[in-house]
Amino acid sequence: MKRMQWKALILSASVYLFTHGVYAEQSLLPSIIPLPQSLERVEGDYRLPQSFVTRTTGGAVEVADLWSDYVKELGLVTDVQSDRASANVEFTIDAKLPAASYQLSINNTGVELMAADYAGLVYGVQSLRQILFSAPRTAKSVVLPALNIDDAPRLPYRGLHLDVSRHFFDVAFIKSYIDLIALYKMNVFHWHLTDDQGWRIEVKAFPRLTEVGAWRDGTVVGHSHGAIAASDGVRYGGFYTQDDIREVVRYATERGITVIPEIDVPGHASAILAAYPELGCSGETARVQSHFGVFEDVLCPTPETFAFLDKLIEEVATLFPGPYLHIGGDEVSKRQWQDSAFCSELMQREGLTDYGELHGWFVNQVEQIVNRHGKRIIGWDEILDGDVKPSATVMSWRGMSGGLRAAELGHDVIMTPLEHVYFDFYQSESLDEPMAIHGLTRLSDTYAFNPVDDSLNPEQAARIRGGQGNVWTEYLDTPTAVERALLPRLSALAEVLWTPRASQSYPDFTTRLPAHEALLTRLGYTVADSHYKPHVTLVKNEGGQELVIESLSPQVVFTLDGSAPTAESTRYSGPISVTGEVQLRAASLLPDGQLLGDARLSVLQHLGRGQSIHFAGEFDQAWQADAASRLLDGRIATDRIFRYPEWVGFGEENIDVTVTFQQPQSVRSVAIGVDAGKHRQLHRPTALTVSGQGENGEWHTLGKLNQAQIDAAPATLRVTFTPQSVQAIRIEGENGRTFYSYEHKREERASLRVDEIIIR
Ligand code: TNX
Repeated sequence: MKRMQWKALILSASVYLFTHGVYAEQSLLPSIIPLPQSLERVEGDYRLPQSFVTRTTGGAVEVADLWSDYVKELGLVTDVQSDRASANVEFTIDAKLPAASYQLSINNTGVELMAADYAGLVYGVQSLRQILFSAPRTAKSVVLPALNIDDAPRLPYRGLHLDVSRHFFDVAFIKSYIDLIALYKMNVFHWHLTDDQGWRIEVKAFPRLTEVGAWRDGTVVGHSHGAIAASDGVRYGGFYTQDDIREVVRYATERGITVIPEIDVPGHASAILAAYPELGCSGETARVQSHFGVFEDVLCPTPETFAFLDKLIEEVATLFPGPYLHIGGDEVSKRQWQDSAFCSELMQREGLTDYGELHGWFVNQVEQIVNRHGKRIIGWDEILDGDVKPSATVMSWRGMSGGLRAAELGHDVIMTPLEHVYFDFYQSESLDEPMAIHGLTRLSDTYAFNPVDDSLNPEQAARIRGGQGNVWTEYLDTPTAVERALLPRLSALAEVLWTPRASQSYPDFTTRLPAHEALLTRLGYTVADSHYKPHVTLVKNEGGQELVIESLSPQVVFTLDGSAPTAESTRYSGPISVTGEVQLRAASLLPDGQLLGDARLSVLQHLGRGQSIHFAGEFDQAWQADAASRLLDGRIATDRIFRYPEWVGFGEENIDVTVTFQQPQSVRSVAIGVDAGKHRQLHRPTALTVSGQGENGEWHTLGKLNQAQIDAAPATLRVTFTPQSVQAIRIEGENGRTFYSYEHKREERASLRVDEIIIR
């Protein structure tokens, strides 16, 4: 049989299409994600009857139910037998193959899947399922392309996390979530079961954890850190019974997936402390939180707390057969420990010099408990602040650095860096994106994730067990919202974790994506279209600046005057050089004539651009350094989604900024942007004064806005006055606003953030 490498095959596509008419409308290769280690298309095809026989040998029968269900989902039927001489499809386990690997071959006599073990069998079934989905059908059969696949995972740990505390999802949804993990040949479901906003696992020894801890008296409407952050006042909650948990574990196991439960301690503990306040240091009763953030409630490192955790962990450990228990350890506020006489004595006794070490000591106590109950711990990278033992596995979320340090210290590491795999972040800057927590993680950013950093030596590299995507659900309150956040970024993650690095290619991935998105839609999932929207960047070129638009959609239309683009607007064909003032708006023009996306980028020409800027008072020097590029770069943040780098934050300070011109300028208005961009309202100043320094060096007031005028203004506060020549402009904004901080349980001064000082 003549074999061809698939790349060569694409080149000879026209010849192939001529001889294989049935594939004329199809792409030549099945769109498998993650891309197999080796995939060879060979000549020919196999006509699989729509009702067919599968023969299993060598223990492969265990996958029979799963396989039959998958086949049914695609409108086909299979009869699985272990004693038939001939069959259309044959599954075999061959223990001589490398662990978790499989080989799949399709030729004109049938389909054969050979796997090393159960996991390999499940992975092979997933590939076959994807091939079946995209294969063309005749009246009675499915026409499968002849091919040979030889496949095995790049990394042993390929995880996906779900936070069920901030929002609760029922068992049916958890199963459909596990189905996605399986589809992508991933093997860990990290179940974040406890947090400040709700405790979600039944513990027989401590019934109040669910009676009290699983329920909150409301949920914040809009963004928790927005200017208006009121609770809806609607009781919210839920939890999994131990039967639910066992059912989920069974379902996952059947799909080759290990479930890792997370019990987050000693912080993110409001729900535990609402149920059992005696475990805290403060003597106060906590509340199950309605808002999101980092709260001060923390478990006290007392013998009572560890006795409690011992019983709790004993019970939890029996429900989960996997080797790990995740103990959290992230975002621990030390305030209540600092106020506690018990903690000072403990620290003295144990020779701990700071609260990071106390945190480490706490983690070590919990690790001993977990080990006693037959499991190993995983903790978020904050656990490295103390002296934790190398037996703890570290999950690195605040970028890659914690994980790299952990690998050097001899820990096992799982990489979950937020810039690549936080699926709660925005997927696009387009204004029509649904609300997300903040950030920006585009599909291409996920694809660029490399858990095994080049800087590691081979021994350290071997400590990187793999990677994981995290789905925090503060702002994902329905199954549809979760799916949309997850898909298709999960497809990119799966490929990065499975496919050898040398075979990874984003352009190739994006050609396989549409067929794959069709499969996800067919399976009933909601998939984001964010990557088909335009993405606009402003870049420097030789003469000045240009606007660059990227999109996976082949056609993009735009305007430069701030008007909404239509199908008739200018087609984008290459970088747009920026000369004067532009207010770019762009949308993708889809094949059906619909417009998708609302991408904007404004470049304003004003007198402040390129001038020097000075901040009075204690303003953070680090911010000062690049503040000019934020406040006087001509780009405004108000027509974008909320993202940190666009803004200058003044914290609790007043605004006091001076812009000095190279030469005196005639000025007639000063405006500052005070809204955060879409989806996040910021507190505004309570008074604004603009003054000018005349050519004689004297300062005088040019205009003022009072609180009522500020509150009534749109996203930009503008002060206008009779034109006059000045050498400098000073802007003073008073921060007189306070709000109730649920995180710190007190009234606090609001934090001010502004973008672009527009001087005309
Ligand atoms: C930080 S990631 C957290 C979570 C939040 C998440 C939001 C981690 C270990 N802690 O509590 O939900 O950011 O992105």
